[in-house]
Amino acid sequence: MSDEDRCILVETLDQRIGMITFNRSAKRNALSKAFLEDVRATLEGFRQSGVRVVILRAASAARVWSAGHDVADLPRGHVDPLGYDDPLEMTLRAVQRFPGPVIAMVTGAVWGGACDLAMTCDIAIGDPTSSFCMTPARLGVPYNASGLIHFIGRVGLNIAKEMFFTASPIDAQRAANLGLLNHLVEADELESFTLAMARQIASLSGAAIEVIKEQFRVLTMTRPLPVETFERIHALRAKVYNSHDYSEAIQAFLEKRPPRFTGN
Ligand code: LCV
Repeated sequence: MSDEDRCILVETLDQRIGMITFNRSAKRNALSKAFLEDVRATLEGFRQSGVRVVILRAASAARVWSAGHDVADLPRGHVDPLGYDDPLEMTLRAVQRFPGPVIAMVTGAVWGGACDLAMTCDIAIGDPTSSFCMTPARLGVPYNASGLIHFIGRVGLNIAKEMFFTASPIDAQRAANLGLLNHLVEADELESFTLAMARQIASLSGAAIEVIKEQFRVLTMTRPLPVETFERIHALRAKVYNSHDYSEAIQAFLEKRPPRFTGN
Protein backbone atom coordinates (compact mmCIF):
# COMPACT_ATOMS: atom_id res chain seq x y z
CA MET A 1 0.00 0.00 0.00
CA SER A 2 1.51 3.37 -0.95
CA ASP A 3 1.79 6.12 1.62
CA GLU A 4 -0.93 8.04 -0.21
CA ASP A 5 -3.37 5.17 0.43
CA ARG A 6 -2.44 4.63 4.09
CA CYS A 7 -4.58 6.33 6.77
CA ILE A 8 -1.40 7.06 8.70
CA LEU A 9 2.20 7.94 7.85
CA VAL A 10 4.88 6.38 10.04
CA GLU A 11 8.46 7.40 10.78
CA THR A 12 11.08 6.72 13.43
CA LEU A 13 13.41 9.50 14.59
CA ASP A 14 16.72 9.01 16.44
CA GLN A 15 15.90 5.23 16.57
CA ARG A 16 13.79 5.82 19.68
CA ILE A 17 10.98 8.24 18.77
CA GLY A 18 8.05 6.96 16.72
CA MET A 19 5.80 9.38 14.87
CA ILE A 20 2.32 8.55 13.54
CA THR A 21 0.83 11.24 11.29
CA PHE A 22 -2.88 10.96 10.51
CA ASN A 23 -3.27 10.89 6.73
CA ARG A 24 -7.04 10.67 6.06
CA SER A 25 -7.79 14.36 5.63
CA ALA A 26 -10.53 13.79 3.05
CA LYS A 27 -12.52 12.23 5.89
CA ARG A 28 -11.09 14.66 8.48
CA ASN A 29 -8.97 11.84 9.95
CA ALA A 30 -12.08 9.97 11.05
CA LEU A 31 -10.98 6.88 12.97
CA SER A 32 -12.09 4.00 10.77
CA LYS A 33 -11.50 0.31 11.53
CA ALA A 34 -8.63 0.16 9.02
CA PHE A 35 -7.13 3.40 10.37
CA LEU A 36 -7.15 2.08 13.94
CA GLU A 37 -5.81 -1.36 12.95
CA ASP A 38 -2.87 0.40 11.28
CA VAL A 39 -2.24 2.48 14.43
CA ARG A 40 -2.25 -0.66 16.62
CA ALA A 41 0.03 -2.57 14.24
CA THR A 42 2.40 0.40 14.14
CA LEU A 43 2.50 0.64 17.94
CA GLU A 44 3.36 -3.09 18.10
CA GLY A 45 6.11 -2.55 15.52
CA PHE A 46 7.45 0.36 17.54
CA ARG A 47 7.39 -1.80 20.71
CA GLN A 48 9.34 -4.58 19.01
CA SER A 49 11.94 -2.18 17.62
CA GLY A 50 12.57 -0.51 20.98
CA VAL A 51 10.88 2.83 20.29
CA ARG A 52 10.51 4.60 23.64
CA VAL A 53 8.22 7.54 22.90
CA VAL A 54 5.42 7.87 20.33
CA ILE A 55 3.92 11.05 18.92
CA LEU A 56 0.39 10.98 17.46
CA ARG A 57 -0.29 13.99 15.19
CA ALA A 58 -2.17 15.32 12.21
CA ALA A 59 -0.51 17.04 9.26
CA SER A 60 0.91 20.47 10.04
CA ALA A 61 -1.75 23.20 10.28
CA ALA A 62 -4.58 20.64 10.04
CA ARG A 63 -7.95 22.28 10.81
CA VAL A 64 -9.19 18.95 12.20
CA TRP A 65 -6.88 16.70 14.25
CA SER A 66 -9.51 13.97 14.01
CA ALA A 67 -13.28 13.93 13.54
CA GLY A 68 -13.49 11.00 15.95
CA HIS A 69 -14.97 7.54 15.45
CA ASP A 70 -15.84 6.89 11.80
CA VAL A 71 -19.63 7.13 12.00
CA ALA A 72 -20.01 4.89 8.94
CA ASP A 73 -18.37 2.10 10.98
CA LEU A 74 -20.80 2.44 13.90
CA PRO A 75 -23.45 -0.29 14.24
CA ARG A 76 -26.94 0.88 13.23
CA GLY A 77 -28.46 -0.28 16.50
CA HIS A 78 -28.83 -3.31 18.82
CA VAL A 79 -25.05 -3.60 19.17
CA ASP A 80 -22.91 -1.72 21.65
CA PRO A 81 -21.25 1.04 19.55
CA LEU A 82 -18.32 1.32 21.98
CA GLY A 83 -18.01 -2.23 23.25
CA TYR A 84 -14.82 -3.81 24.54
CA ASP A 85 -13.85 -5.13 21.07
CA ASP A 86 -14.64 -1.88 19.24
CA PRO A 87 -11.54 -0.87 17.19
CA LEU A 88 -11.30 2.48 18.99
CA GLU A 89 -11.49 0.83 22.42
CA MET A 90 -8.83 -1.68 21.38
CA THR A 91 -6.61 1.19 20.24
CA LEU A 92 -7.09 3.17 23.47
CA ARG A 93 -5.92 0.09 25.40
CA ALA A 94 -2.94 -0.27 23.04
CA VAL A 95 -1.96 3.32 23.80
CA GLN A 96 -2.31 2.70 27.54
CA ARG A 97 -0.23 -0.47 27.33
CA PHE A 98 2.52 0.89 25.08
CA PRO A 99 5.72 0.63 27.21
CA GLY A 100 6.55 4.31 26.90
CA PRO A 101 4.80 7.69 26.80
CA VAL A 102 2.47 8.42 23.90
CA ILE A 103 2.20 12.16 23.20
CA ALA A 104 -0.79 13.71 21.41
CA MET A 105 0.49 16.65 19.36
CA VAL A 106 -2.71 18.55 18.62
CA THR A 107 -3.52 21.05 15.91
CA GLY A 108 -7.13 21.74 14.99
CA ALA A 109 -10.41 20.38 16.26
CA VAL A 110 -10.66 17.08 18.13
CA TRP A 111 -14.06 15.37 18.08
CA GLY A 112 -15.69 12.57 20.04
CA GLY A 113 -13.67 9.40 20.28
CA ALA A 114 -10.58 11.33 19.13
CA CYS A 115 -10.89 13.38 22.35
CA ASP A 116 -10.78 10.10 24.23
CA LEU A 117 -7.72 9.12 22.21
CA ALA A 118 -5.97 12.43 22.94
CA MET A 119 -6.90 12.12 26.61
CA THR A 120 -5.75 8.51 26.82
CA CYS A 121 -2.35 9.62 25.57
CA ASP A 122 0.08 10.23 28.41
CA ILE A 123 0.79 13.83 27.44
CA ALA A 124 -1.11 16.28 25.20
CA ILE A 125 0.53 19.33 23.64
CA GLY A 126 -1.58 21.68 21.52
CA ASP A 127 -1.41 24.92 19.60
CA PRO A 128 -4.00 27.75 19.71
CA THR A 129 -6.08 26.12 16.94
CA SER A 130 -6.76 23.04 19.07
CA SER A 131 -10.22 22.44 20.53
CA PHE A 132 -11.98 19.47 22.10
CA CYS A 133 -15.62 18.48 21.69
CA MET A 134 -17.36 15.42 23.13
CA THR A 135 -20.20 14.34 20.87
CA PRO A 136 -22.03 11.25 22.20
CA ALA A 137 -25.15 13.27 23.01
CA ARG A 138 -25.21 14.52 19.38
CA LEU A 139 -25.18 10.91 18.13
CA GLY A 140 -27.34 9.27 20.78
CA VAL A 141 -24.33 7.21 21.93
CA PRO A 142 -24.26 5.93 25.54
CA TYR A 143 -20.57 6.45 26.14
CA ASN A 144 -18.81 3.65 28.03
CA ALA A 145 -17.52 3.38 31.60
CA SER A 146 -13.80 3.26 30.75
CA GLY A 147 -14.19 6.35 28.55
CA LEU A 148 -15.98 8.28 31.30
CA ILE A 149 -13.20 7.31 33.71
CA HIS A 150 -10.63 8.74 31.25
CA PHE A 151 -12.41 12.10 31.28
CA ILE A 152 -13.07 12.20 35.02
CA GLY A 153 -9.43 11.39 35.63
CA ARG A 154 -8.19 14.05 33.23
CA VAL A 155 -10.49 17.05 33.83
CA GLY A 156 -12.55 16.16 36.91
CA LEU A 157 -16.23 15.26 37.27
CA ASN A 158 -17.83 18.70 36.72
CA ILE A 159 -15.94 19.52 33.54
CA ALA A 160 -16.41 15.99 32.21
CA LYS A 161 -20.18 16.37 32.76
CA GLU A 162 -20.20 19.74 30.97
CA MET A 163 -18.30 18.27 27.99
CA PHE A 164 -20.69 15.31 27.66
CA PHE A 165 -23.94 17.16 28.45
CA THR A 166 -23.33 20.21 26.20
CA ALA A 167 -21.34 18.64 23.31
CA SER A 168 -19.76 22.11 23.04
CA PRO A 169 -16.11 22.58 22.03
CA ILE A 170 -13.53 23.62 24.63
CA ASP A 171 -10.97 26.00 23.14
CA ALA A 172 -7.20 25.70 23.50
CA GLN A 173 -6.73 28.19 26.32
CA ARG A 174 -9.48 26.64 28.46
CA ALA A 175 -8.20 23.14 27.59
CA ALA A 176 -4.78 24.15 28.92
CA ASN A 177 -6.32 25.71 32.04
CA LEU A 178 -8.28 22.49 32.67
CA GLY A 179 -5.34 20.16 32.15
CA LEU A 180 -6.72 18.68 28.92
CA LEU A 181 -3.48 20.01 27.43
CA ASN A 182 -0.20 19.69 29.29
CA HIS A 183 1.18 22.57 27.24
CA LEU A 184 -0.30 25.19 24.90
CA VAL A 185 2.39 26.48 22.54
CA GLU A 186 2.43 28.67 19.43
CA ALA A 187 1.68 26.81 16.19
CA ASP A 188 5.17 27.40 14.79
CA GLU A 189 6.77 25.98 17.96
CA LEU A 190 4.50 22.94 18.38
CA GLU A 191 6.62 20.38 16.53
CA SER A 192 9.97 21.51 17.96
CA PHE A 193 8.53 21.71 21.50
CA THR A 194 7.00 18.22 21.19
CA LEU A 195 10.16 16.69 19.74
CA ALA A 196 12.30 18.27 22.46
CA MET A 197 10.08 16.67 25.12
CA ALA A 198 10.19 13.33 23.30
CA ARG A 199 13.99 13.45 23.11
CA GLN A 200 14.20 14.33 26.82
CA ILE A 201 12.00 11.33 27.70
CA ALA A 202 13.94 9.02 25.34
CA SER A 203 17.20 10.02 27.08
CA LEU A 204 15.97 8.66 30.43
CA SER A 205 15.58 5.12 31.78
CA GLY A 206 13.07 3.33 29.56
CA ALA A 207 12.75 0.50 32.10
CA ALA A 208 11.80 2.89 34.90
CA ILE A 209 9.37 4.84 32.71
CA GLU A 210 7.71 1.64 31.45
CA VAL A 211 7.05 0.41 34.99
CA ILE A 212 5.92 3.83 36.23
CA LYS A 213 3.51 4.14 33.27
CA GLU A 214 2.04 0.67 34.01
CA GLN A 215 1.60 1.57 37.68
CA PHE A 216 -0.26 4.74 36.66
CA ARG A 217 -2.51 2.60 34.45
CA VAL A 218 -3.42 -0.06 37.00
CA LEU A 219 -3.82 2.45 39.83
CA THR A 220 -6.18 4.72 37.86
CA MET A 221 -8.25 2.02 36.18
CA THR A 222 -8.95 0.05 39.35
CA ARG A 223 -12.59 0.67 40.25
CA PRO A 224 -14.04 -2.16 42.41
CA LEU A 225 -17.57 -2.45 41.02
CA PRO A 226 -20.27 -4.55 42.66
CA VAL A 227 -21.59 -7.02 40.08
CA GLU A 228 -25.03 -5.44 40.34
CA THR A 229 -23.56 -2.04 39.39
CA PHE A 230 -21.76 -3.54 36.41
CA GLU A 231 -24.95 -5.21 35.22
CA ARG A 232 -26.98 -2.01 35.74
CA ILE A 233 -24.49 0.01 33.64
CA HIS A 234 -24.75 -2.61 30.90
CA ALA A 235 -28.57 -2.48 30.95
CA LEU A 236 -28.67 1.35 30.98
CA ARG A 237 -26.35 1.57 27.97
CA ALA A 238 -28.26 -1.12 26.04
CA LYS A 239 -31.45 0.93 26.44
CA VAL A 240 -29.77 3.83 24.62
CA TYR A 241 -28.03 1.98 21.80
CA ASN A 242 -31.32 0.15 21.16
CA SER A 243 -33.20 3.46 21.09
CA HIS A 244 -34.74 5.47 18.27
CA ASP A 245 -32.45 8.39 19.18
CA TYR A 246 -29.30 6.38 18.48
CA SER A 247 -30.33 4.87 15.13
CA GLU A 248 -31.90 8.19 14.04
CA ALA A 249 -28.71 10.13 14.89
CA ILE A 250 -26.50 7.75 12.89
CA GLN A 251 -28.89 7.83 9.91
CA ALA A 252 -29.14 11.64 10.09
CA PHE A 253 -25.33 11.99 10.07
CA LEU A 254 -25.03 9.75 7.03
CA GLU A 255 -27.85 11.66 5.28
CA LYS A 256 -26.18 14.98 6.25
CA ARG A 257 -29.30 16.30 8.00
CA PRO A 258 -30.05 17.31 11.63
CA PRO A 259 -31.32 14.40 13.76
CA ARG A 260 -34.92 14.45 15.07
CA PHE A 261 -34.58 13.22 18.67
CA THR A 262 -37.68 11.93 20.48
CA GLY A 263 -35.95 10.95 23.72
CA ASN A 264 -36.88 7.31 23.12
C1 LCV B 1 -17.11 9.55 9.19
C2 LCV B 1 -16.73 11.76 8.66
C3 LCV B 1 -16.65 12.10 10.03
C4 LCV B 1 -16.82 11.05 10.97
N1 LCV B 1 -17.06 9.80 10.51
O1 LCV B 1 -15.86 18.70 6.59
O2 LCV B 1 -17.71 10.24 20.89
S1 LCV B 1 -18.85 9.61 20.29
O3 LCV B 1 -19.56 8.71 21.18
O4 LCV B 1 -19.72 10.59 19.65
C5 LCV B 1 -18.17 8.63 18.98
C6 LCV B 1 -19.18 7.64 18.48
C7 LCV B 1 -17.62 9.51 17.93
O5 LCV B 1 -16.45 9.82 17.91
O6 LCV B 1 -18.52 9.90 16.92
C8 LCV B 1 -18.02 10.83 15.91
C9 LCV B 1 -18.09 12.23 16.52
N2 LCV B 1 -17.61 13.22 15.50
C10 LCV B 1 -18.35 14.24 15.08
O7 LCV B 1 -19.52 14.44 15.48
C11 LCV B 1 -17.73 15.19 14.05
C12 LCV B 1 -18.48 15.01 12.72
N3 LCV B 1 -17.84 15.78 11.65
C13 LCV B 1 -18.06 17.15 11.57
O8 LCV B 1 -18.75 17.77 12.37
C14 LCV B 1 -17.38 17.84 10.42
O9 LCV B 1 -17.01 16.84 9.47
C15 LCV B 1 -16.10 18.57 10.90
C16 LCV B 1 -16.50 19.80 11.75
C17 LCV B 1 -15.18 17.62 11.68
C18 LCV B 1 -15.34 19.06 9.63
O10 LCV B 1 -16.23 19.80 8.84
P1 LCV B 1 -15.83 20.13 7.33
O11 LCV B 1 -16.89 21.00 6.79
O12 LCV B 1 -14.40 20.56 7.27
P2 LCV B 1 -17.16 17.85 6.19
O13 LCV B 1 -18.15 17.86 7.26
O14 LCV B 1 -17.57 18.25 4.80
O15 LCV B 1 -16.55 16.36 6.15
C19 LCV B 1 -15.64 16.00 5.11
C20 LCV B 1 -15.85 14.51 4.90
O16 LCV B 1 -15.46 13.81 6.10
C21 LCV B 1 -16.55 13.00 6.53
C22 LCV B 1 -17.79 13.70 6.02
O17 LCV B 1 -18.87 12.78 5.95
C23 LCV B 1 -17.31 14.15 4.65
O18 LCV B 1 -17.31 13.02 3.81
P3 LCV B 1 -17.80 13.20 2.25
O19 LCV B 1 -16.85 14.21 1.67
O20 LCV B 1 -17.67 11.80 1.68
O21 LCV B 1 -19.24 13.69 2.30
N4 LCV B 1 -16.55 12.90 7.99
C24 LCV B 1 -16.37 13.90 8.86
N5 LCV B 1 -16.44 13.44 10.11
N6 LCV B 1 -16.73 11.26 12.29
N7 LCV B 1 -16.95 10.50 8.24
